[in-house]
Amino acid sequence: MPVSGLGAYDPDNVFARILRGEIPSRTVLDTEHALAFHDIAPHAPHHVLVIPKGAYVSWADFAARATDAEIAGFVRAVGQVAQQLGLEEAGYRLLSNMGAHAGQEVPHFHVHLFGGRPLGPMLT
Ligand code: D5M
Repeated sequence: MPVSGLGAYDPDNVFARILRGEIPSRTVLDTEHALAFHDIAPHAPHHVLVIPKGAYVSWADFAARATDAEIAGFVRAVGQVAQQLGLEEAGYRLLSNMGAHAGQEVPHFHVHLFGGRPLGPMLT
């Protein structure tokens, strides 16, 4: 039972369809446990989404149910994306919307990676 309050995993959500190759995406990184691709509506010069390959609704669901190997693979993939985009020195921002109050639109766990310009203060 997912713990995010978003309900059961919908296998037809847009990111599941990207993982199955049914919808095109601009891939940045493809590993055993994660896929990274450019956000369709970027908010920064670099705006990449990193998703696990498993069926997890949200951060909470991923944290509760993913294996240690999946979690490690996912976290390392996020770091690899930042390195690949040359963002490590200047810095970048990671964000994950979790559930209704955060405005999570796509019910497949994802982390946004923003970079390429000074990002300003964190907004709540
Ligand atoms: O963010 C969901 C994000 O997913 C939002 O920034 C747009 C992006 N999105 C939606 N559809 C696509 C496709 N097809 N390709 C790439 N990016 C996409 P959330 O945190 O759920 O509000």
